Amino acid sequence: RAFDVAVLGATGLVGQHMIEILEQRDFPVNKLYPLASSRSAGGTVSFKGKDVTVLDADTFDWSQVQLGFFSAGGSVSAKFAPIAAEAGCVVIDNTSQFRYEPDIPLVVPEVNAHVLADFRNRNIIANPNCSTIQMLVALKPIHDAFGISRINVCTYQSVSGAGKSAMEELARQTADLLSGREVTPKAFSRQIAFNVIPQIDVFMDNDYTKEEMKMHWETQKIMGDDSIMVNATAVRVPVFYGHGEAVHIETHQPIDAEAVKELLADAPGITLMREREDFPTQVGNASGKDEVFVGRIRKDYTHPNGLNLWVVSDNVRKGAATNSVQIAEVLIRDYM
Ligand code: 11C
Repeated sequence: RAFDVAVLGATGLVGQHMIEILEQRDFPVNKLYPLASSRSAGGTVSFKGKDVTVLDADTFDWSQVQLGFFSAGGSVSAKFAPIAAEAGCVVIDNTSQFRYEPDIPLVVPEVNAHVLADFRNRNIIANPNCSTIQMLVALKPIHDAFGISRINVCTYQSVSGAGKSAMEELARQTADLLSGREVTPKAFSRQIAFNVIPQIDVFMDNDYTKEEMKMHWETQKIMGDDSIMVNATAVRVPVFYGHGEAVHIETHQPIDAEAVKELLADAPGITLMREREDFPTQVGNASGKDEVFVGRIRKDYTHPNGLNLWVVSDNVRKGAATNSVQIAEVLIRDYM
């Protein structure tokens, strides 16, 4: 069976990747409806060798589609997801709009695909934040075997997480600075070229940023374990695609590096880089790929039950578009 599919935010960075990945993974699309705001409607996107016209989301009849991939921002999802869901379309939402609502499944297929059984609660499924997704793909097998009590994580996040304009800003600032011109930050609170910025999203009352707290909230919901504590520092780095994460875990059971390497060697969605010098980086490994790359696994010599890992993945693909398409693949295989 093939499905009629809407992609809302089709002209944005994640939407464009979504359409590309639907094609690459040969998702059974009968008719594709790329949707955008009236400002972007009327243009075309390419799908399976054909130009498909982008339609205005405001006038779209949602009863024409069985599946909708949403990545046009939280307020757009807040407006259209309930309308689409009411019309019978199952929404896979890539924004943070519905993630923390208890009756909405928040899904990383390698970790908690079973919660998709509840997708009819609201006809809406939430796709987690990119930083959370790659961390949990790597940590789920370890949690099952050793029980994770605490996660300390520092992220090294690429500018594509902040969209097309942020990518343009990194490119433009780099060229301007190399040509001796001054730059004025717009997409970020500081200059991003030749710099790192320890702020992603807004600051919260507890002095963490929202990106950091998302990693805590989402880890507990996806792992189904409110006892796991996540202490994150999220940092933007001048990289175009791919987030890196230095992850330090503490477990209930004693843990050792060789056992974890054995676990991760066969774990779904993971490419393990086992040897000491063979660590993954954004450029050369993760960028453009769908797997989560794990390396630098070593015992934390400062803690009896501690372990360190370095986790890298393409934030636009596995962190957003690929994860959404994988959710849809499980949905149509098991439920629709
Ligand atoms: C970033 N993680 O890298 C963000 C982007 O909650 O879906 C994704 C925000 C989200 O800036």
